[in-house]
Amino acid sequence: MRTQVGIVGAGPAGLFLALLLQRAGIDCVVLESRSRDYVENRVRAGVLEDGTTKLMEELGAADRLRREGMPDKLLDIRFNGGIIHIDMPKLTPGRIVTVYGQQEVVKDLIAAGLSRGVPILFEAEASHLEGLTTDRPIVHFNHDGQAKTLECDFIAGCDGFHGICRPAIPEHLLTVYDRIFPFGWLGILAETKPFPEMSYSNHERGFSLASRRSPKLARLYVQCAIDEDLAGWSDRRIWDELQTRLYAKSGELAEGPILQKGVTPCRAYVAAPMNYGRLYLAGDAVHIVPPTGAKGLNLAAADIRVLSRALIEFFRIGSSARLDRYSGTCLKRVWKGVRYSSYMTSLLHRFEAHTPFERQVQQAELEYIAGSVAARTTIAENYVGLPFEED
Ligand code: RFL
Ligand code: PHB
Repeated sequence: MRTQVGIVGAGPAGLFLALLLQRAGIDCVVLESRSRDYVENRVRAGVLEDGTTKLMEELGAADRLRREGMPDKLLDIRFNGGIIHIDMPKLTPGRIVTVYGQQEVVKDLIAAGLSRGVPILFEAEASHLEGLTTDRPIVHFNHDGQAKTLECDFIAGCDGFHGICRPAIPEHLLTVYDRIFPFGWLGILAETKPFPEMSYSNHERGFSLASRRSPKLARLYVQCAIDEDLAGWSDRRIWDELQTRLYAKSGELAEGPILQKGVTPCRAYVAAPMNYGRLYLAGDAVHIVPPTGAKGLNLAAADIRVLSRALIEFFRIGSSARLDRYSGTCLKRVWKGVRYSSYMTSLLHRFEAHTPFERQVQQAELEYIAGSVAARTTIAENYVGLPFEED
């Protein structure tokens, strides 16, 4: 097989790229190791910055998002001094986020891609890459029980944190920045009326978060051990911890059947540069952030905005100037996302290693935010998404 851009991975990064290239008349093929059903049902992120929502609109893939997405104006932080209300449109001004499950974004992008004739091959697992420093790089993959090759002009590595593209870059050329936080998140999807506001909480027993997926589906998280064994978490224990850590008043947090449970690590990781020869990495394949800032999917979409423009310019006028700037342009935004996500993580979690001094400072920071418009503005402007810098 031969194409202009071989895209490894049909997560948000790979799918956004495929649709942007297809719209510009550039051929691409998407290889995805999992089945369509699997990727469409993988529960993950839920908060879209307005830049990500606009990208869905621009691609003509936002009909369902417009109907079912939940515009969110308020974000609450609960702590033992009360509740901090962050009014996003008032502070930013005028901007909001939209709560819409990542798996819904993925479903909408797959449907749009297939209806426009974009080849998306499911259960097609890339095994290794070849010729990255030539102008005909090759993706080797397995599909239908056969070993196959995809010859490309460029390869986009959109295959997530555990993919094969980042490791294809010689190790000595990559600088890796890595911070593993000493805890994880136990996330559940529950069939019950969600909390009315997105509510993050700092409690002495640990962090928790109340989000939602629809008016009848709640998405909730509690801080847990990094290697937590789900077997130790009965439904009763999960609800009890949530009630306590969210400081829920009687009847405030409605309980219901738990449909899914999973543990997510809290880790910040950046590899630089984001390209090598004709391989360009995007999204989780090259950077991850702890989920507390709700930035991962949005950073993936921001990378693709820059990459698609650079590839389109290359194919239209033969200039690689934007491709050369790709990594530097993206990393500026990525590091701001890492900074914000690390800040929110440190502000809201319980750290076993904290001394009484550090606990007092964390508490004082929350009291300060509660009393300062400037501090709440900082949180709000990062949450809705920082402006895009011209590249
Ligand atoms: P993905 O979504 O991991 O997609 C990569 C795809 O590549 C496939 N793949 C391969 N395909 C072919 N050959 C191979 N060898 C392959 N190896 C892998 C995989 O099957 C997969 O389909 O990466 P992408 O596209 O970069 O998207 C990134 C986002 O998924 C991620 O950053 C977010 O989910 C992070 N995140 C959040 N981000 C937000 O912006 N807002 C949020 O509210 C938010 N909450 C979260 C989150 C992530 C979470 N988890 C579970 C990690 C909440 C959670 C709990
Ligand atoms: C979610 O709805 O899954 C969600 C919301 C906010 C976060 C992380 C995840 O910071």
